[in-house]
This record gives sequence, structure tokens and C-alpha cells, in this order.
Amino acid sequence: MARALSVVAVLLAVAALAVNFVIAGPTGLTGAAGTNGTNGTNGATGATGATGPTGATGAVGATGATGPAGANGISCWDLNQNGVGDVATEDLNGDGVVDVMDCTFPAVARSGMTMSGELSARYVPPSANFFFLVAGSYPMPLPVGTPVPTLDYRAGGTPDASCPGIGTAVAGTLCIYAFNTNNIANANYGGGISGNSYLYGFSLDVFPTVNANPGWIIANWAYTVP
Ligand SMILES: [Ca+2]
Ligand SMILES: [Ca+2]
Repeated sequence: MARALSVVAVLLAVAALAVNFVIAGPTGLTGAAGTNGTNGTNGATGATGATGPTGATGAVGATGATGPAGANGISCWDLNQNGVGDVATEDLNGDGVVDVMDCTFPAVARSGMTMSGELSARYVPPSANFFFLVAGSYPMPLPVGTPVPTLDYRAGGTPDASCPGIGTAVAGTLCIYAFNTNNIANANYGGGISGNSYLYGFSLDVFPTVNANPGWIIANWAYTVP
């Protein structure tokens, strides 16, 4: 009997121990805070942000330094533009010196030179013909071989691309700025050119609008040597 009780006691002890392992005890007190962990590695770079607005205009900069002096111009007597007075060819008045007294019209017009003048005439009916003539002369002849100038009659003196205004002309065009007319329809070369006569000037046939009525033309002509 005692032995049996002893076994029972042992079994109870074992059971109590097992129960002690299975049933959790009450929660213990919070432990002390642990030490800080080590820093993690940096994250990846983020995407580029949107472009910001344009900034205000900056202040005006300082004035730059003065540029170098320009080259000397060409003297009016320096026909070959070499900067030297060449007595043999540029002493036009033969006084042994090349100076402004030798600055005169050339014997023949030069390329790029613009010449201009005035012309006027009246038409008085009754007339045997239905046109009248006006003429102009160049201050110096055109170079031989110059093409016959292209005539551009500008009614009312109105400019165009070839004739930009009184006293001017695009190279090769003879502009007739008819700025004051009465009963005038048009003007053209007609029979006013013979041989090289066009190198010295021009003659125009001027046509009235109404043959039976009087009229007049007052005009500026201009021509630039091509
Ligand atoms: Ca010279
Ligand atoms: Ca001279």
C-alpha cells in the first residue's frame, strides 16, 4: 500500500511539473531598453524634380570698351584708290600737285554712279502728231558697252522696286518720275535712240491721254550706271 501511494505521489509530482510547463505564468516586468541599432544604408536617389520658373532678367552689363578707329576714307582725287597722289594720272589740272583741285567729274561715268536731272514740256493741240518729245542729257557719257537703260515711267512719281524715289534708281534702270502731269498717258523711247546716242542721254515720246486736249509733263529722271 505504501508503495502504491509512493508511485501515486511520484506521478502527481510529474503531472504537476508537466502542468507547470504547459500553463504560462503571469507576464513579467518590462525589461530595460536595448541599445540603438546601427544606421541602415542610404536609400536610392529620387527622381529629378520639375524645372522651376524662369528667373528675372539680370541688370544691364557695363558699356564695352571703345572699338578701334576705322580706316581712312578715299580722297576724291585718288582715282585708283591707292592712298597716294599719282601725279602722272591724278593731276587733272596739270599744276604738278594732286589735291582737291583735281576733284572733278570723270570723263566717263563710273559703275555705281547715280545721275539725275529734270525735264518738262507742254502739249498744245491741235497737233499734227499725237505725241510730243522731251529729252535729258547725262552730265558725262556712259561707258561704251553699257546696256540701253531700262525705261521705267512712273506716273504721278509713284516709286516701285526699280525706282525707289526721286533722284534714285536701281542700277541699269532709267526712272522717269512724272510727279506733275496733266493729260499724260505714258512715255517711251520711241525713235529716240540711234547707235550709241543712248550713252549721252535720252529722248522720250510722250503721249497725251486725250489728243484733243492740252497737257504737260514735269518729271525727275534718275539713272545708276550698272
Ligand atoms: Ca592714287
Ligand atoms: Ca593738280
